[in-house]
Amino acid sequence: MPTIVITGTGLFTPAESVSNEALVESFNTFVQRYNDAHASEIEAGECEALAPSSAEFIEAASGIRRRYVVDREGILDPERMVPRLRERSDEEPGVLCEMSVHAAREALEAAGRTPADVDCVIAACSNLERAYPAVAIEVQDALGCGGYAYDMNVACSSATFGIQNAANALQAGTARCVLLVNPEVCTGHLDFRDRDSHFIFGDACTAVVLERSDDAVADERWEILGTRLSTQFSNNIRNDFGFLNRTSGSHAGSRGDSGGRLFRQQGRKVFKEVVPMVAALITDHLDQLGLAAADVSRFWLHQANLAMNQLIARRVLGRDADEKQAPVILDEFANTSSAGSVICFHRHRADLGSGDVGILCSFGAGYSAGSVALRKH
Ligand code: CO8
Repeated sequence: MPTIVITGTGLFTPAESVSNEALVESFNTFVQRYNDAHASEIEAGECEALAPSSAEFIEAASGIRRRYVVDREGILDPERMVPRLRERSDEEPGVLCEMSVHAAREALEAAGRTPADVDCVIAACSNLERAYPAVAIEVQDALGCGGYAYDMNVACSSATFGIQNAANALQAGTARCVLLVNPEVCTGHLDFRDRDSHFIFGDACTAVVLERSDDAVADERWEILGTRLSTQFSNNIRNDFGFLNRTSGSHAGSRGDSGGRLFRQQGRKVFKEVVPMVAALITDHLDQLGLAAADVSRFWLHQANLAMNQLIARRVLGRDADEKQAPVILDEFANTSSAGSVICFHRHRADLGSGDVGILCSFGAGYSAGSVALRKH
């Protein structure tokens, strides 16, 4: 079997960012206006007053301090609370394509490759901007890659599932150089009027180049020792936005243009159910590879919640992990869905040496979880 390696990664970060404080100020203005407008119904017990949010709660409950966003002004406008992106013509690249191209160019440069070397593009992310044509095919065209391209969605686990698909294609010989992109405009699917979740997500895009080791030209190579994926159906994280919404009629227009079909979750249940699932996945994966937890120099974990990551690392290691062993980018980026663990890998690997092993791990809606064991050449 040919050895498959990651030879480059890239990251696109939107220019604008929003702090917890700014987000909470906008949210609390919305709450005040809502409560003022409904004062008599609230007084009569016909409707419930909305509760304010708090920047202290957000940081303590999640570890998030700020997030990069594609549009700050639209999100923070208490009369709108939705990012404002201009409508694009069919002839212009879509927003996901544009982000992907930026991240892809950085990843290709790191890999010592040009777009012409790529013969498979996979766009793996939580929220595709349209049903078709595939964003990946648009990226393939915008960059000038050959071969074939397709989209896939396994929510926050899209990147690790995409890495497995890429490795499979390279091993089977159906591709020689795969470009994986993870464009995430999470703020487009977030209900900024929902106190429980308005702070959770940010926007970003990552890219990963994968090749057979005997084809690779880059000096820095991360061998894929193995991948392990797991899914278990749950309604605790859902987004029902889709083309069938218009068929029921009942939801259309009830909560804005989306018909209320946005991200929603039972955060506590997710926390309790996903932590053991992911810890078991990583432990089983290490067993399968004949590795001990102590052999792992770094855990590039999905970035959804700081306490969740600390707990997963503690279960796997049998002790607390320090920030070096399980780095955090959540404070700066918030949850960027599939991009999160790849941002972590992109930012926190330069200090590792030849032979060092790390685990890239994602988890999220589905439930879905993926573990990719990597060793530096
Ligand atoms: N400000 C102040 N107080 C608040 C706020 C707020 N904003 N929100 C809740 N509270 C209060 C509650 O009212 C409650 O008060 P009380 O105790 O008096 O009832 C108290 O704080 C505690 O509330 P919770 O139990 O809800 O708070 P938690 O400690 O559980 O923290 C979290 C909430 C941070 C959401 C936490 O549960 C968590 O992170 N869970 C894990 C979630 C997770 O990992 N989800 C994965 C989602 S990503 C994914 O896979 C889908 C991809 C989607 C793509 C992007 C689309 C947008």
